Amino acid sequence: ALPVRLSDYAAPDWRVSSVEMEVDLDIASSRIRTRLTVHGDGQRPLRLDGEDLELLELKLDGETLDKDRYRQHDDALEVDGVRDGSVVETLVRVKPAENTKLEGLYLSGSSEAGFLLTQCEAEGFRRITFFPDRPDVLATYTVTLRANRARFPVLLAGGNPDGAGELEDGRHWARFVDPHPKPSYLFALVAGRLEKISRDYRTADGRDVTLNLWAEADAIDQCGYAMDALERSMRWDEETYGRNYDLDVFHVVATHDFNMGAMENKGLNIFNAKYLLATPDMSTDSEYQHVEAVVAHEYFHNWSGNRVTCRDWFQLSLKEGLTVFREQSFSADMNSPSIKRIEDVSLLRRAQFTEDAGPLAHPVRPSEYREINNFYTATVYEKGSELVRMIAGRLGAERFRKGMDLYFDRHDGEAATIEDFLAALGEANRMDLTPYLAWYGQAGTPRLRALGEYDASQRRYTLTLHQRTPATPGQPHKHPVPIPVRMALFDRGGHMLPLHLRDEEGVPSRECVLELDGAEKQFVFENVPEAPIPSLLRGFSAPVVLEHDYVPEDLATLLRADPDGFNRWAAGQQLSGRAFDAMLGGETSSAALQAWCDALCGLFEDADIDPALLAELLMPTSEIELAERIEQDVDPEAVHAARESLLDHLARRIGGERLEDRYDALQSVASDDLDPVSQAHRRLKKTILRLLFCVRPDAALRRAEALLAQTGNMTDRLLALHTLLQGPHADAAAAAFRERHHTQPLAMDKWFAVQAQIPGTETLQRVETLLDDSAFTLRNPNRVNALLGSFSRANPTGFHRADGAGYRFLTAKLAEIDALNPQVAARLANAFNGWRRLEPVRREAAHEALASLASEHALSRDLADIVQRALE
Ligand code: BAL
Ligand code: ZN
Repeated sequence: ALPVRLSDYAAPDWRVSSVEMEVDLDIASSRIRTRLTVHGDGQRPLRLDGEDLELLELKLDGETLDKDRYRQHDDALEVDGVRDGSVVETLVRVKPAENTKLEGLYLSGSSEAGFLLTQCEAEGFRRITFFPDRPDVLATYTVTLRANRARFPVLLAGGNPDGAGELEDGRHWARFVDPHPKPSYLFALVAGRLEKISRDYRTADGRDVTLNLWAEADAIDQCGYAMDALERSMRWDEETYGRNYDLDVFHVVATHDFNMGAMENKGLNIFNAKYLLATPDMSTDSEYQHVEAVVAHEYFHNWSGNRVTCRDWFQLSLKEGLTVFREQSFSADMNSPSIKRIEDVSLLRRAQFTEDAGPLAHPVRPSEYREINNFYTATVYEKGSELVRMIAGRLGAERFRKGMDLYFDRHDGEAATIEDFLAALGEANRMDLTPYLAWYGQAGTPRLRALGEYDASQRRYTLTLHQRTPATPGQPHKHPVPIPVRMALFDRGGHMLPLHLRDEEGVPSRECVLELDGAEKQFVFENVPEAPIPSLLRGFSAPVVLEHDYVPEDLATLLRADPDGFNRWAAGQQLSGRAFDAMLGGETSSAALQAWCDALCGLFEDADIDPALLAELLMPTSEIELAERIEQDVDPEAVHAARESLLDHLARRIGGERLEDRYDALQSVASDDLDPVSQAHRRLKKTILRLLFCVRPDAALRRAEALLAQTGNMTDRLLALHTLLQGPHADAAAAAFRERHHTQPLAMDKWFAVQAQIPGTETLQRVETLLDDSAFTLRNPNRVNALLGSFSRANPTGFHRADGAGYRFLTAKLAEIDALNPQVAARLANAFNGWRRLEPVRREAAHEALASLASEHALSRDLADIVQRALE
């Protein structure tokens, strides 16, 4: 397929003002009649996208068209003679039950019990009806659904209800009108046997709204938490951004069969059940937080995405980066801000920095794509959010809000661009934010090098900041980008020093933001009493890799003493990274390792520290991030072994007895509640059990057995299972969990995932066996991600076997999955992202597996795009 290029963007020849749809729903075959009122100058034929549609009728202004008046291609319909204001009517047939791609109209669950639903973003609407399926064509929608009442008692579409009634032969109908013009990717319908919970909500501007959460009967009692989260999100958006909901009803529907996490369809959000359903017995603490975050994310899209949408798919981050930023701010407000920042930055480093360092690297606003589905990436989402965060930080809260007000007001009902966003934020505050555009167009993670020099005679500290971004595919030369560096200086005792930045007036602060706006810049601090320890990039003020030659003791001081939890963690991560480098080089008792262990050992005894933060501090950087520290010839087994050594040293330094005592103390006050203290205790218990397993494995296993027997919550149960899977009774523990949870799909996903993540070369065999488990299916995205995604992305020593068996296994499965669901296959194939930096034996094996996949199978456009870019 030819790439689509941003530089080729042209406004649509034809616009659509209104869409009227009549949908006759059935599982095997559904018929969709669509009337479009179109507008254009008539210079060119009307071109409507369409895929896998059987065209039954075509009318122009009421007249059935002969074959010589239109042309039907594989992916489009071209109609001649259309005029400004014409009404184009099509009738098509689609086959929902045969739709395994889960794009367009499809069946969730079985033919007998399941329900029908749609997924349109990015280009799924064209699999429902013929339409100019691009986000800059906005129209109002009137949708009438008809179906057998017994089989489809519930009929839903986006918009306000506009009548319902009975038809002949046991059928019924329901109509919905959405007065807000929207792009086709936000269309949705749902039909089937669903239950609901409802709540009345009054918006700040006085609208009475009914909130309905829908799920199948066996899951409807698991929606309560999501309903509370929805209400919190709506209030937060009113208070923080002044944004109110704008329809009389808001529906959210849960399905187990979904390619994405969730979808923000106007007035009818559809959720992967994983991000909507939650009960203590079935969901972990982190899943509860994800439910809260995703409910908020999809709701926030109603303004950042729906009311103001994207001009084209290159602007995807305009809605996604912004909405992730809004969601992260909300979650930080609802929970612990420093823990939230730690989690977000750690995800960014694991998922986005790795993407930026490999063959799939692309800018937050890509300049071309072959398959847009492959750009729902960590770069567009997570790095995109970091860019908004930088700009928000640059403006400050008040000016950011002023800018956002202007953005929403100016572009309401429009399809906008990143330039529009920066212009609104800038113009509202008389500032020029265009330098930030460079961030949007350039792939790769900038390296920020900091060099500090202290002149004792002048009591002067000079900090030189320098930036450089490594080359990425298609972008050999990089430009400097604006980098805000939030920073502070500490004395050796761990106290913050006042900052007398040269040429700055006013009362010295203890924290400031330095703007690096070119390749290099110097900053001079006066009246500095001693050689300071710089704390740089506080709060992760820019998505860059910091390079600074700290002596280990200085990092240890920051880890011990920085009043900001996030920065403590960041210092600890740097220190463990340095200890790792030394360990990998054969240095088993480096100064970095000693400093790290000493500092953590002290913090372990600190009665004042938040247990959730301590849990994070005690864990060294993940294997995936550690591998990124190695330029070339990565050996995942060596990475694993070196990290295990770090844990081992730390555990020994703290001591088995202290670990046991602390674990037992936490367990003695354990509850299954979701309050922050109980959650923090569970988090710390997990870390301690991990450390204890290093020094006293039997003691750890005994505690895991006891925990499994006692606990009533999934966080603990999964911790117990994870631990027991590494002991002699692994199979019995797995079987017991399966027996208990076999009827709960979301618990079974965890059962598959935790087993797929057992480190070591033996796990491949376990994964192969699990493929034959009666609960496994390649047709369900969650199941595939749980087993194959966990194995290939979260189990480096399992997947990267030196004999290449992991690679061959995955590519064989990719070919099978691709035939069913290309999006799921393409996402899974991302596991090969880092193959070029592997050591030669693995590199060759990975290359061979990928090359065979490409040459021996007719791959979908989605998978072919990933494989091709990985091989380029
Ligand atoms: N728009 C796709 C799902 C999401 O990011 O909300
Ligand atoms: Zn989103």
